[in-house]
Amino acid sequence: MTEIPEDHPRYESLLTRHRIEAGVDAGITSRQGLIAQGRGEAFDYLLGERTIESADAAERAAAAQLLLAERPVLSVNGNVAALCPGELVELADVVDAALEVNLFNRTDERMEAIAAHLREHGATEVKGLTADGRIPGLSHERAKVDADGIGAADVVLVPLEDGDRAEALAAMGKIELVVDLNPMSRSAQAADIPIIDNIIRAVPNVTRHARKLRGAPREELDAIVAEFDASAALDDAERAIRNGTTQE
Ligand code: PTJ
Repeated sequence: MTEIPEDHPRYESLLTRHRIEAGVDAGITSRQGLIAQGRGEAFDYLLGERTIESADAAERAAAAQLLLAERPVLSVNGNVAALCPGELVELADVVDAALEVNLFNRTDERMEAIAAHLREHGATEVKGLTADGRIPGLSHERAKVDADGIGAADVVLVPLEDGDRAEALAAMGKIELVVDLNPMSRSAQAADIPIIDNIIRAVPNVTRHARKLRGAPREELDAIVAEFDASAALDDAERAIRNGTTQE
């Protein structure tokens, strides 16, 4: 892999791209994941590769919602595992959530490789391998979940999701927190809390908010969630993208 000089103007973006490439080489990320990364990069470029204010508000609301949850689960796919494994493990610790591997292009080898990768980054338990539960209304591999994981969860963080599963999880009555750089995607539209931000910025920022909010009374957390307006956040992100990098 080519060494990227730290003073390169697009250092972060190139580093992210290399992480995905390394994920493919390690059998963690699917080849389709490269295409998904390209789509994400295009939206991120137009957002100015920064966390816009409405995304920060979504990240704070997501932190509050995770702290309020009885059985929160963070869903992990091949892109997310390659991009921010340690950060996900840290968030799971702070909000006391389970980590569950759930793949669109599911193979036993990739499931095992991702679970091992998360363990190498500090995870003590990784769900998803039992696959004794199903999401109703989905015919593909993403329907397979652990009955005591996503199956029983009340709140699920689903980063870089495909629209079908996001809609099916919403139909099951789960509270969905979606991270997706495309505010027009079906997943973002189906989310209770859509986070229109790059996963590499979003996860550490949700953790930062959760650390600050931990110990706050339930009423305060409830109020943060209630005040968050999903459709206004989606509109704001779309406006920022349409205006490109000139938007402040
Ligand atoms: O690992 P698997 O087998 O479960 O497959 C995962 C992928 C991502 C390949 C699969 O879910 C897929 O094909 O996803 P899509 O339909 O391409 O959707 C990915 C969405 O995530 C798109 O809307 C992208 O804009 C967005 N996205 C890509 N990279 C990032 C992102 N959003 C946030 N942060 C990113 N780094």
